[in-house]
This record gives sequence, structure tokens and C-alpha cells, in this order.
Amino acid sequence: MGTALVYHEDMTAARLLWDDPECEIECPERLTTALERLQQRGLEQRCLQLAAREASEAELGLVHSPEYVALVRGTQALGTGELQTLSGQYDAVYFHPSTFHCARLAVGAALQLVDAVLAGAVRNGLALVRPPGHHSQRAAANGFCVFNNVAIAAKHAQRQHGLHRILIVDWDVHHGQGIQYIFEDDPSVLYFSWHRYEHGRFWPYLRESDADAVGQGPGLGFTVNLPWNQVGMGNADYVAAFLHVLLPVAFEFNPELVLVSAGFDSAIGDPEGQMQATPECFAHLTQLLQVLAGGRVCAVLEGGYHLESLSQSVCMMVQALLGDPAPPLLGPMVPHGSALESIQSVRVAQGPHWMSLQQQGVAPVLSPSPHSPEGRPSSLLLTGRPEFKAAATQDVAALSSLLDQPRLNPTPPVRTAVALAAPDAALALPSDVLCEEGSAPQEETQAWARPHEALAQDRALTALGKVLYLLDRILDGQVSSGIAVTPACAAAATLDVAIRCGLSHGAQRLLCLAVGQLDRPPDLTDDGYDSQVTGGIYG
Ligand code: Q9C
Ligand code: ZN
Repeated sequence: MGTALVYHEDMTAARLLWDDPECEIECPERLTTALERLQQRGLEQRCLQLAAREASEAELGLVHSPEYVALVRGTQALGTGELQTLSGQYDAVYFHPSTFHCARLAVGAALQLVDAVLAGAVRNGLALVRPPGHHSQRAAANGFCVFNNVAIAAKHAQRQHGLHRILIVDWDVHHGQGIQYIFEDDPSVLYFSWHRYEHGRFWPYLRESDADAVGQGPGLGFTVNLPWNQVGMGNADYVAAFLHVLLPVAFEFNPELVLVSAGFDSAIGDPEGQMQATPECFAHLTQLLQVLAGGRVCAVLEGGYHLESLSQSVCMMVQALLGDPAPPLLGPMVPHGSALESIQSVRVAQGPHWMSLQQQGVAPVLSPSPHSPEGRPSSLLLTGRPEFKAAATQDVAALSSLLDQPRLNPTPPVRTAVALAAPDAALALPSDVLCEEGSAPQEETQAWARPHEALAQDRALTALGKVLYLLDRILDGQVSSGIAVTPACAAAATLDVAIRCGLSHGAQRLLCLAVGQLDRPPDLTDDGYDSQVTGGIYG
């Protein structure tokens, strides 16, 4: 199942016709630059490309008042002076004679994407649109937004596809107050937004953007606001927000569809956001969302005003939607104190509404082990490109060095390989899984096996040869992930060898997770490897 990319060139027609430093950043190049980059990376070609259609007036009416729709329709015939006067009646908005057409295409693109995903034509997708939507309200344009693309898409998914639980994830750096107002009393739509807030001193300066705005009436708990009270939030803060707030609530909510208000003004370099998250972070956030709703993720572009950062972030998101592995996040994954405070205040405000957030004051389950991070050489925690640390100090040269050489990790040609001892078991495999016939050379396998009594028998040795071969292809970048079957009595010994083999091939950090029966934990005591291997759960 594929990924849809919904776009229409006509959405580049609207542009600012007068001087306005606040509005000039919402420009046609946002779309053209992002699209060019998708083409250049071969990503557009891997998507199902859909031409956006215009939304009907009935579809606009799912969210907006007839009077407001008529008013926007009327802007098609206005001259520049009249457009400017009307624009001045809203906060941070400009109209152009093509605005009505563009804004209807933006809504239509979101609807087409939802239809394609819910019809099963694709698993997920992205609508590249402008104008953006999340600030727009029932009868008002606001913050570059004319019609509320994502809110209309959610209403459409309910009415036309009978959905009962929709999650909206708004990672734009501004609060999508328009979406919040439309669904604040509706428990069928869970709205999550993080946003630059600075204790209310950042646009749109709303009291209701704070963590204690949790929805109303039957919608109590279905609005989740995470205000960032300092600029400079980065990868560690965003990942922590997902792990400690969004994902617990989202799993408990169990959505049938995830809509993403995908604004990239929350990425490094953006003049509005002033945040530090690198483009790769959006690949990770996208991956984390794909565990929900059977992977039905529909993303719709919102903000994003640094053309290079925007384009790279869009590419990262599309790569993750396509199922490519995400490049590792570099730098120490340590959240800012202010971010932890924000996260904690949301957890407190939402605690009464979500069981998954109600574990405050519970002591850690595991006692400290010799494998805990304190015992690790600090060099392992401080890896990463030097530019990363420089960029944290708001250095312009460091920003361009970060964005000039995007981290492109080649996608392995094979997604999943399986190594089986008995080849006939392969008949039951899904068609996109490669049945790996190869084995490591016999002498090499025997050399690795020699110290292990459990690997003396033929069956275990054959299986080990296959494991080593698979590991080799994974570390080579030929295969993304693999499954090998070994006899139960040789499992721990095979793991011992696999860990040593992985480390000897240059792996620097290894997470070992044993699920199910293992006769003993892997034995790493004899050769100083233990600082590089984090032990998992041995059941
Ligand atoms: N420097 C979107 O990102 N100007 N809209 C704020 C603060 C308005 C942003 C001024 C920003 C609107 C979709
Ligand atoms: Zn924004």
C-alpha cells in the first residue's frame, strides 16, 4: 500500500500584492521549492500523484458559515485596494483574486487524501497546499489561513466515511486555535497541538492556548495543548512530547484516522518558530504516528517559512510515509528543563481525563543496573556532528552547514528478510518478504561458534550461519530488518555471537531485546562490551 501526494500548481497563484512584512513569508515558493526537492530526491515519483480538486461549497459549509464563504467568494472580483482593506479586518491575513480558488483547492486536496486513504487506495499521504488552514474559524480568516483544511477533512471523514474517532496532530509551531474552537466540545475528534507560547507572549496571544485548556462539556480532555515557553526546542523535546503526552493519550483514544496539521515552522531555521528541531526529527515523528489507526496518516501542510528547512522536512516526512527508515537523530537526546515543565503541566491538566497519564509518583520498576547510562563512557552520549552543538547556539553559519548537507541515508533495497532453517516454511511468507537463502562462510561460522557448547549441534550451527549472513546484509545496508529462526536451546548462545559480531562490524550501540523464552541473558562479561550493549527484557 502506497503513499499519496496531492498537489495542484494553481495553489501557487495567490501572493501578497502590497507591502506587509508579517505576511510576505507565506509565498508561492514554499510549494514550488518543496515540490522540486521531492522530485530531486526521487520521492515524488514513488508516490501516487493526485491532482487536487476544488472543494464544493457544501464541503466548505461543514465548518464555515454561508456568509463567510460568500464573502471569500466575493474577493475574486475585488481590486488591490479593496483586497487590502478587507485583509486588514483580519489578523495576519492577505487576500488575492486567486485566493478563493487556491483555498478551495487546499480543502479539496485534504478531502481527496482522506478519501484515497479511507478507500484503501493508499495507506497514507501528504497534501501540499496553500493557503494553510489551522487558524481559520467558522466565520473568520486568521494567520494566513482562509478555510480550515484539516477541520473540514475531519468533518468529511465523519459524515462521508462514518468514522467515530479522529486524531488531529498539529505540529505547526503556532496554536491551531481554529481547529480547537471547531472541536472543543466534540469527543469524537482529539486535537493535539504544541506551540510556541512564551507564557502568552507569542502570537496569537491566547489564554486558551495554555495547557489548562482541555476542551468543554462532552469534549473535556479531547483538546490537548502543549505550550512551549521558550524558543530553541529541539529533537529531544519533540520526541519527549510524543512519548510522554501524545502517544499515551492517542493509544488510549484509539483513533481510526490520524490527520496531521503538518506545519514545518517548528523546524530549525524558521523565522517564526525559532526552534531547533532538525528535518530528520519529522521522519521520526511521522514514524511514531504510523503505529496508530493502522497507519492511516493524512498530512496536510500548514506553515513553514524557511524554504530550505521546509523542503528538507517535507522530504523527511514523505520518506517516513513511504516506509523508509528514519536517519538517526544526532546529539544528546536531553530535553530542556522548560520543555519538561511544559510536558508535566499538560500531564497534570490532562491526568483526570486519561488513565494512561495517571501514574504520577510511581517509583521506577527497575533498580539501577550496571548497564545504566551513568556507567557508560560519556563519549557515547555526546556523539554527533560538531555543527549540531554549534547550531544550538543560534549560529547562522552552523545552520547552513546543517541544512547544506542533508543527512541522506540510502534506503536498503530489501525491507524484510527471513532466514529459515527449513526452506518449505517460506511458502507461508507474505510476497514482499525476501526469503534469504545465503549463509555466512562455514569456517567463519565455526570460528564464532567454537566457544559455545550450545552451538555444537548441526541444526544450531546452520541457523547461526544464517543469522550471521543476515546481520552482515543489514550492516551492509542491503536489508532493513530480518528474522531468523534458531533452535530454542541455542538462542542465548546465538545472541552472544550476534552481539559480538555486530560490534566487531563497527556497530557502536546495540539494544538487545529478548521477548519470550531465553535460557539466560546474553553473556558479555568477559570482553568489556557491556558498556555498549543495553540489556532489554529477558523473559
Ligand atoms: N512574529 C501559520 O503558520 N504572524 N500561520 C505572527 C509573530 C502570524 C502563522 C507574528 C503568523 C501566522 C499557518
Ligand atoms: Zn505556523
